[in-house]
Amino acid sequence: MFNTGTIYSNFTPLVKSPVIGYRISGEDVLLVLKKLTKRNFSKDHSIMKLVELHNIDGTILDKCNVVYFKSPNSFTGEDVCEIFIHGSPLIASQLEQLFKDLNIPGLRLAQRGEFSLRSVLNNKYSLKQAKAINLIINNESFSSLEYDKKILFEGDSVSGLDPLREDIVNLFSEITASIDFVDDEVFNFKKIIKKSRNFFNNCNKLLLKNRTKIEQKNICRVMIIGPVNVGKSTLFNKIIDKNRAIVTEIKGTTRDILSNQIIVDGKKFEIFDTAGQRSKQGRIEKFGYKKAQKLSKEIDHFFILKDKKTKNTDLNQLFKDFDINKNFTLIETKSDQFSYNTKNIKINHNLNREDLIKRIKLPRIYNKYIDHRNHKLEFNSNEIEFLEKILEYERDILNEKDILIIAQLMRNILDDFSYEFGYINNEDVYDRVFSNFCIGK
Ligand SMILES: Nc1nc2c(ncn2[C@@H]2O[C@H](COP(=O)(O)OP(=O)(O)OP(=O)(O)O)[C@@H](O)[C@H]2O)c(=O)[nH]1
Ligand SMILES: [Mg+2]
Repeated sequence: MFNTGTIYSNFTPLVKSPVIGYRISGEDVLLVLKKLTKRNFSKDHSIMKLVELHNIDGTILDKCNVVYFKSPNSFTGEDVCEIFIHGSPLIASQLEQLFKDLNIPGLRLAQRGEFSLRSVLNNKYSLKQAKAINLIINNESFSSLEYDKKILFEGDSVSGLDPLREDIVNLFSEITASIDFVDDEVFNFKKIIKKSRNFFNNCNKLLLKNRTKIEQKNICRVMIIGPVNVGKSTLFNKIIDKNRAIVTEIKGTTRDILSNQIIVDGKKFEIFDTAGQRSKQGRIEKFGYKKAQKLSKEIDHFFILKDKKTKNTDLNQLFKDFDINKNFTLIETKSDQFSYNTKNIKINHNLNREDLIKRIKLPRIYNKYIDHRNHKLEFNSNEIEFLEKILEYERDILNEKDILIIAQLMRNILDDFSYEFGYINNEDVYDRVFSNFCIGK
C-alpha cells in the first residue's frame, strides 16, 4: 500500500489565480529545496521565506514564498515543503518540468490522496480524520461541515459510531467468552440475543433520527413576486450582487424564473426572480409566471413588491396565484420616487447592498425557516451509509439459533468497524474477554 519516494503535487487548482501552491513530502525535501533555491533550509523550518527558484541553467524560474516543515512537525509527518509560485499555469508546468530535470531518484508526482495516506501511516491523523478532511472540502451543508470539523480537530471519539463500536466489542467479547465457559446455555443464548436486539434497536433509532437531520435542507428559498415593473429584478440583482436579470422600464421584462444561490452571514439562500403579474401577459410571460406559481409550494418566504401604482386587486391576484400563507414580507419599492405613509418596509435602488439586506431582514428570515440549532449531527453521510450496512446483519443475527454463527456474524460487524476506523481490534477483544473472566476459570 505504501509507496516510497519523495512526492510532489500542486495543492491548488492549476488555473490563472494569485498563487498556485505545490507541496513536496519525503526524505529528499531538503535536497530538492537546495537544488531549487541554492540555500539550505534545515534551520529555517516553519518560516515563510521569499526566495528565487532557479532552473537548471541558472535562470530564474520564479521569485516566490517557500516554507519548509521539518519532520515530524508537518502534515504528513515527513519533511514537507510548500512552494507558492505566481498563479500562472505556465510557471506551474515549468516547475513540474524542473522537478523532472533535477534527476533526484524517487522524486515523483504524488498519487491521489497520497499526502493524506502518509499522514495516516505516520499517525498524524486517524483514518477517520483523514476522511473528515476530504468531507470538509466537499461538504454542502454547514451542519455536516461542523460535524466533520469536530472529528478532524477532536479525533475519533466524537464520532457517533464510537459508542457503537464499544458496544460491539463488548458484545463480541461476551459471546466468545460464553461459548466455551458458560454452563447454562439456554439462559446465556437468550441473554445474548436480548443484548444484540438492544444494539440493533439503538442503531435503528440513531439512523432514523440522523438520516432525516442530514436530509434536512439548509437552504432558505426566497421568491420575489409582484406586479410588472415594480422593481423585482432590481432587488434580485442587488441581493445576489450581480447584474443577472435584465432591468428595463418596459413592463414584462422578466419572463422566465431566474435563481441564484448566495451566502449571507454564513446562511445559504436561493433567491428567485419571477415574471411580473399583470392582466395582459404575453404568451412566454404567462408561461414563466405559471412556472413560478408551480414552484411557489417549495418556497420558504416571499418578498411581495408593490409601488404607488399597485392596486389592491393586483395584490389579491398574487395571493390567489401563489401558495402563500403567512410567509411573506410586503415591500414598497421606489421610495426615492414615491412617498408612502405605511408601516411596510420601503426600499429603493439607491440603497447599498448591506443596508438593503438589513432592511429586508434576510438573515432573520433564514432563522425563522431553517432552525440550524437543531442541526447538530452525530454522524456524517458516510457514517450513515455504514450504519445502514451494519443493520443488514440484524435479521440474520436475531433469527439465528446457532451461537457459533452469531459469533461469526458479530465478528464480521467488528471487522467492518475496524475497517471504518482503520484499525483491527483483536487486542481490544482479547483484553475484554480475559478481563471479564473470573480467576481460576
Ligand atoms: N426611481 C426608481 N426606479 C426604479 C427603482 N427600482 C427599479 N426602478 C426602475 O423601474 C423599472 C423596472 O424595474 P425592474 O427591476 O425591471 O422591474 P421588474 O419588477 O423586474 O419588472 P418586470 O420584470 O417587467 O416585471 C426600471 O426602469 C428600473 O430602473 C427604484 O428604487 N427607484
Ligand atoms: Mg423583472
